[in-house]
Amino acid sequence: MSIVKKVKFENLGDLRGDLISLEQFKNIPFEIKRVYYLANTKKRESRGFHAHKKLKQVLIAVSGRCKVILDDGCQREEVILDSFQEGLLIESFVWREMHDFSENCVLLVIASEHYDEDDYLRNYEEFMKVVKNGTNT
Ligand code: T46
Repeated sequence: MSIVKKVKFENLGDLRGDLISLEQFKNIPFEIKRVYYLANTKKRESRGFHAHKKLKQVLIAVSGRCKVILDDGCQREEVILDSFQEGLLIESFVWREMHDFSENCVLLVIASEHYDEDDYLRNYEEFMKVVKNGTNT
């Protein structure tokens, strides 16, 4: 089964322009505790390289595009985010890397938890140990 989970957003726009509404438990499948965004990213500067123990997130390229690599310890998949009308749902215990940001990329992130550095697994070997030993369940 694919680990790439995309969420389509209805466009409520009209002749004046586009409008996308994000609501917890409606088109965002968790309680929203934090919203942040990445901007002025550099094409050659990759980001991420971590997993979260508890946090779930939805990533939306509201402008531009970037490549996301997801890895759950069993499979590794690549997905391009290039539409403000869809989000990428990343569950907990999924390693993520973001690469190849376009010049105008703005990546909006809707998160299920407040910021907590203790929730991060920033070392790939440690991440693999945790998922292989099943200590994430
Ligand atoms: C993720 C991807 C998509 C905070 O203080 N508060 C925050 O809410 C965030 C997100 C970060 N920070 C601090 C932690 C670091 O000292 O900002 C610094 C840069 O964060 P980081 O290197 O984790 O940034 P990215 O772009 O590699 O990852 C971020 C999120 O941290 C992460 O959860 O999934 O965006």
